[in-house]
Amino acid sequence: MDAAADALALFRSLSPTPPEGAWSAPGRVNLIGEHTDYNDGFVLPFAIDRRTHAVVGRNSSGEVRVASTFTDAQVVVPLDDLDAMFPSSGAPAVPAWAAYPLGVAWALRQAATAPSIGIDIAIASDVPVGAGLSSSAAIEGAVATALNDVWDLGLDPVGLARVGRRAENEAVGAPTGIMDQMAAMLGRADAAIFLDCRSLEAQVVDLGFAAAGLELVVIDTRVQHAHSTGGYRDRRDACERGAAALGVPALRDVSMSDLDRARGILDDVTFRRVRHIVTENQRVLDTVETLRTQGPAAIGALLDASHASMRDDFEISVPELDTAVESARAAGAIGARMTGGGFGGAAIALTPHAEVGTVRDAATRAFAHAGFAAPRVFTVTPSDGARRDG
Ligand code: GAF
Repeated sequence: MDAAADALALFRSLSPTPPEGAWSAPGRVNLIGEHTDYNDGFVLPFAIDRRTHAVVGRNSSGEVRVASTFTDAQVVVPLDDLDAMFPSSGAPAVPAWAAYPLGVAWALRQAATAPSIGIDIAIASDVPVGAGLSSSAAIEGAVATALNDVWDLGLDPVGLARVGRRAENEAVGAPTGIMDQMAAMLGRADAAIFLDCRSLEAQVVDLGFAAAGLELVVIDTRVQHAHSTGGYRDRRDACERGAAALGVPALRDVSMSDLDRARGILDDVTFRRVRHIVTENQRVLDTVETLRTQGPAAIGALLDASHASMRDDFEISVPELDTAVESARAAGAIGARMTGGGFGGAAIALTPHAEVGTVRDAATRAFAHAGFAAPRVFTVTPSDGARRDG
């Protein structure tokens, strides 16, 4: 599958005029730092070599017309109607996928003075949807980068990440943090982005997987999840309750040594939610330090500890994710954890090159033995963020 070619062919089938250009943005794997972003904490994601492509041109009808290879239907909205559509309360009045590009167009027009130039957008992607690899931030990053150029808005990558998050929060209705959009905008080949989610200061941290003979294996459980409903929002609420009870602006402000005091103040469930965030922030800092001083072969125990914390304290794992992690570890991965928001999606396993096939076979066998649908197992490479391709 060539998603770039698919996006161009789709554009040509819809528009008689040539496009202005082609843009793309990647999905992401979060190496470590889960649910810490909306707690003003630390995260360490990297962009992957799976991308969403947007081929974009102008039209003279004053409309945003979006089409994607996800579905046959084109969605057409007059530019002037975007303000009445968003922020949406409840389900958006357009097909679910279309709320992402239309929400980005709306949020860009809120963030900057945009000309009244109609836009045609054709989207194709090879980021797996619902796998916890942030296919949504990939759409947002590709479309935001494209419209920023075509409308000549002059926003920088962090400004475009903020626009993407606003679309996700207010147009799609998912109460997420900013990690995924920052990873999609700022990613670098062979590196992760160490992000302080309070200041939005980002540092590039070399990963060096290939040089260390390691591969990042993704085990997609194919258990679907949605962050606009259910558990994600519940965990976010618990974190806010914990911060309020402890008298701090955000859980970022709770240190490891504060945990004893927190245990005496919070109920058991809230305490465990808080403990996950506090210890996970520390694990991100430790992972960055370990990568810089010892290299990626030394971070396995931190990945394992992160998974245990999400399973036992934050309670966002599911049996399929635990099976993926345990089977990968037993088959030779040096560390493994679920990645993303949880309740489904994918696990990652940092694996010596020679053991990748063994890990794949072990996960597939373990899923069959447990009666789960077969997982999709593939490797990803740390890659560049959003860009203009042509
Ligand atoms: C999802 C969200 F979109 C992110 O903002 C982040 O909270 C993540 O879950 C959990 O770390 O990907």
